[in-house]
Amino acid sequence: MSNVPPPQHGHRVAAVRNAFLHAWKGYRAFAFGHDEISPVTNGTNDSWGGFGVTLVDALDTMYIMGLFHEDDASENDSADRSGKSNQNSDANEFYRDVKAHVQSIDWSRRNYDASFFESSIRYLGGLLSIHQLTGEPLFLAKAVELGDRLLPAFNSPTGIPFSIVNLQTGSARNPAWNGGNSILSELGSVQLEFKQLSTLSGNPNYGHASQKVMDHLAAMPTNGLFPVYINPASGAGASDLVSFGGLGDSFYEYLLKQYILSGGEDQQALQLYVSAVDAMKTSLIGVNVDGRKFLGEMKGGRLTGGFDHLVCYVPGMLALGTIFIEDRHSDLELAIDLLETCISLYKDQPTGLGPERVEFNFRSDASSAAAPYTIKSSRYLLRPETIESLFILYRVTGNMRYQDIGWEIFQSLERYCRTPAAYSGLRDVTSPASPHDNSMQSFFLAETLKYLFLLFSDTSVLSLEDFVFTTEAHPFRFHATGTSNNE
Ligand code: DMJ
Repeated sequence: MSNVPPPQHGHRVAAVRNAFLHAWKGYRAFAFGHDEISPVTNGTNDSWGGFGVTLVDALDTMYIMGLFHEDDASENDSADRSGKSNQNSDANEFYRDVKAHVQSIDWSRRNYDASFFESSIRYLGGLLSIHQLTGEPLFLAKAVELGDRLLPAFNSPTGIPFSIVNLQTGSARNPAWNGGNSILSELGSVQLEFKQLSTLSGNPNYGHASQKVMDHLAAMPTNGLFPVYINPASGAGASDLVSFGGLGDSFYEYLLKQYILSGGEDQQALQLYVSAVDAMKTSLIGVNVDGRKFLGEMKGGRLTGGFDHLVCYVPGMLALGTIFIEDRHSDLELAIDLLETCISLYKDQPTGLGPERVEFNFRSDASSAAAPYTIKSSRYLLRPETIESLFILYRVTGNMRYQDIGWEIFQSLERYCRTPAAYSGLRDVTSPASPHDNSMQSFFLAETLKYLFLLFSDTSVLSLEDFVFTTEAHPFRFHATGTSNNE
């Protein structure tokens, strides 16, 4: 169980750990085994099949925070990892609870149309990561069961996966609302999970299915950027929208991360990543009327100022790329500039939390009195992307200002999002009196609090040189073979 060095125990690390415990205790008290707690009404939400997505998604965060240990963990080991010598019995209780729940999951127990993408990144990624960290066979066994239930999503004429797969019957389809097309961020952001499942299970089928998608994409005629919809029957692009935000986002992240996970062997992924970033720099970067650099969207061949909170993962991606790929120094400059824009969107709001979507005003014909941006959605869903980039930029540059900004954001979370039971998203970041939205998505524990914890921890904890983080912040060790913690 000594796979990850113990975190530092500074007050910021302790505060984030306490925040996690607060949220977890609320979930355990009011919603254990359900997908989510409704953090204002103390109710439950089962939007993700009712398999306990909050629990599964949060397993590796618990592990990294030292909240549970293998049954045979010694008291000393517990003290080292948690910083509290009386934590051992509690810690084992955590571990017993979550293992018993995972053991009880039956993916096919009901006729459930699952989101292929969300099931892959939250459940499958979470199980693979905690298996690799702990070596516990149960987590891999459950991942294999789920992988087998998800595989039929790839059964299209081209191998491009459908968005929805029924975990009981195996029937797969796309919903009518997007014209029967598949979504780029979904079809292209499951490869880490499926390739890792093959590596850890020894069954190549999962990785092959996800690689077939990459082969198809690599053969498409593009300038490096891809339309957000692809038709799974014809294999052709089916949209004039190009975006690093919603519908596109993590596809680009996974180009780089497949290259990293392969230990530098996946040249196809590398070429696709480099082409995409080069094209992005040429065609999607703008400067708004008050001088902020932004990464916009291409709609019908025209740059727009649309900018989702989701885009704020890009600074981290670009910075990460510079430590694995030679001659990408200008990517780091762009990463720093884009992160400043994301930070500014937080600092501009009275709550200190960033909005879900803005539209930057940038055209030369914009009046000088134009506002720097228009808020299109003022919600804050407890999303991680800005904190994720702060973490990676801190690791890559060593600039401690990123830690200070993360601490300010954490204090805003405490002030505006904490409820008696857990944490809730906000309906309006522009108002200190914003109502809560009564939702705590599983990525708050899987990503937002994990990245905050890592931002304040020693840089040796889950080193970027050893682990690659999935789009749901699940750390996968590179060159994984079998249960690599035994390496
Ligand atoms: C998470 O599920 C993942 O980070 C995904 O890639 C995007 N959406 C959420 C977080 O915002």
